[in-house]
Amino acid sequence: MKTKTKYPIAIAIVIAATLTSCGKSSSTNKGDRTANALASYVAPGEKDEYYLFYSGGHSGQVFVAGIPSLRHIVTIPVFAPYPGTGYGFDEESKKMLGDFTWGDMHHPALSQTDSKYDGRWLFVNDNANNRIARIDLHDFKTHQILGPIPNSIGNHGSSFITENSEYILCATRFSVPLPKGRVADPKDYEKEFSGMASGIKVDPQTGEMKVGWQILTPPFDWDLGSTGKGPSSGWAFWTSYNTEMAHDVLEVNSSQKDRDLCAVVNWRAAEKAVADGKSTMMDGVPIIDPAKVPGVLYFVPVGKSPHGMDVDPSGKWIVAGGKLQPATTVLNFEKVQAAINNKTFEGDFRGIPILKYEAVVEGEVPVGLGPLHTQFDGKGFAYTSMFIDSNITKWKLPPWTDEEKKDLNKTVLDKVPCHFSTGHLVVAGSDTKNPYGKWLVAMNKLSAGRHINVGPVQPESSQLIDISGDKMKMIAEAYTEPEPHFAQILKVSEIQPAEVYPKAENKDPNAVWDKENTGVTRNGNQVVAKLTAIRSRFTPDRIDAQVGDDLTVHVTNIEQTRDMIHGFGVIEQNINMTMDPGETKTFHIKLTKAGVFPFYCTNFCSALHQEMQGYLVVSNAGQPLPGAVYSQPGNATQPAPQPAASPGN
Ligand code: RUQ
Ligand code: CUA
Repeated sequence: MKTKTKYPIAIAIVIAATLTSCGKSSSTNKGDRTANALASYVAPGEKDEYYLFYSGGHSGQVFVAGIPSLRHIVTIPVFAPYPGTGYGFDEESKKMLGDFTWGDMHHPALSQTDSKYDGRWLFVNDNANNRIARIDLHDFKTHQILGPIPNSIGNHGSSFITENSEYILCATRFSVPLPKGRVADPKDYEKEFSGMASGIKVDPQTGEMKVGWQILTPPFDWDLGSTGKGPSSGWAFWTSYNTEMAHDVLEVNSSQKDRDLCAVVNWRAAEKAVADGKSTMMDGVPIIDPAKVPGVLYFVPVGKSPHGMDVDPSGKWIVAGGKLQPATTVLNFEKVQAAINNKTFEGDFRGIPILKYEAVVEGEVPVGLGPLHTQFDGKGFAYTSMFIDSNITKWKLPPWTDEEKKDLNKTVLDKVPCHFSTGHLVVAGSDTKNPYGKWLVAMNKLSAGRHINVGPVQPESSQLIDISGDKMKMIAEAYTEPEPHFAQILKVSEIQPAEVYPKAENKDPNAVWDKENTGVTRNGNQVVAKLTAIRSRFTPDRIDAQVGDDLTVHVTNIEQTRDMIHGFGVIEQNINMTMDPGETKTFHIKLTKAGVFPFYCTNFCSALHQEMQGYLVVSNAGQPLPGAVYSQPGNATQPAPQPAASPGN
């Protein structure tokens, strides 16, 4: 391993970050203040025009905010329990989470049809536990978590959706000896470790995901990517760092080469290779070895330790962020195609052709220091987040004039300072063929004391930038919990989420809607309670059981009115479900201690919300109370106590 030190770069990053941390607020003049305030002001009773779906980073959740107000509206729990909505407590969500209690979410992707958002699903990735989840936009809830994905470690390079939501494409941030579970010495990294790109197949009707196929790769650390459209339809692109294949002190050892290799993947060819039987199975997944199946994978060298790799709305330009070089690299997909067809290669890496850099690059745009991600407005402009310079740089995509080509500085049009150290940015609809444009949100890694002092735990800052004019305008800022990475913006008018679950559509076999069907049944040590919830009572409001019983409780919220959500918390049993109107939820516990455990509605639902309570009576084994709703263990169905008429409705 070469040991030429790269400390100056590391130091430059640290200094830049420190310099921007002074916490001084940027001064905005009076007139601009008023105009900006109006631009993001959504008056009480009025609504935002766009949804902003932020990934919640290592909170594992999705935050939904409105644009232009930047107000947080709701949190959608995905990879971690969230007592606020009872997520991770009922059987269904517990099963989805499995043994994991956290995830590290990075890149949400709205489903697309014909390279436009179709408003059906939002897919999100979990870097930490190699999972992908699907949120259905008809109810803003997580409906599937797929994973851990076999043969995949560090699911960071996802979720990148193809133009008709055929696949979610993922690439691994880390490499390990495969199949998982095999042990090899990290010193043998180059030989023993592998990375992977995966095609997660999405059912076009239901959105149900399953692992389709995988492409074995050298042990580079795959970073960010995106999918093609238009001329680049059927292709996908990822940057990598650590083409050096270092296994230790990566800060230094993975920044040795002046260029790293990006992956250019023909995912339709991968799909076809599997259909043609050109794969072998590993851990239940068809694996393609791209050295043996030409045409699936190519490499392109781009500037040092790149990060983002974004395809513009026309599908023609692919922009890689340089991270450690002060430029973005613009690839021309037509030239990529030509280089592939004419075999304009500069050698190969382990049998994978490396496209000749000069043959595929349109130019290196001097955007400034620390370019990470690029977004597009559909009008020929690109916006790049600058981590070190702490700004957003607006520049002009090709085609460039001869004059511009001579000096690409001329394509750099505007910069707006951000606070501070911008990571991702999102332009409304950037990854579609028709961006909405207008708004850009910068997701900054440091808030550096611009907010009221909340102690050492610091929020992240997001800034709303108006990109509708020639010059960008900083409009507003807001704070979030850690830590939004990427985000997606969807026009509110494009979806009509349900606000209640209609009774007719509740297919839960344990749903009950009438008092007659509620009750507690006992069979051996299996006790099953079916309850209704409506303002302001549970029916029945007493559940009898014994120590050693398996207790299953199904609660149906029989309201059909928006906002009438009920909760079901049980004292000292670590249970809290919430049921939205028309929804049935189930929990299951093994009863281990005797006592009387009150249960109560956890969601403030009515003036008599406090009164919405009942008792779980757990007798000692074999000693049921005389008044219990069953008299003998093993008895069949017992009627529930007959409650008085509901007072609350
Ligand atoms: S990464 S700050 Cu996880 Cu999306 Cu670029
Ligand atoms: Cu139901 Cu509070």
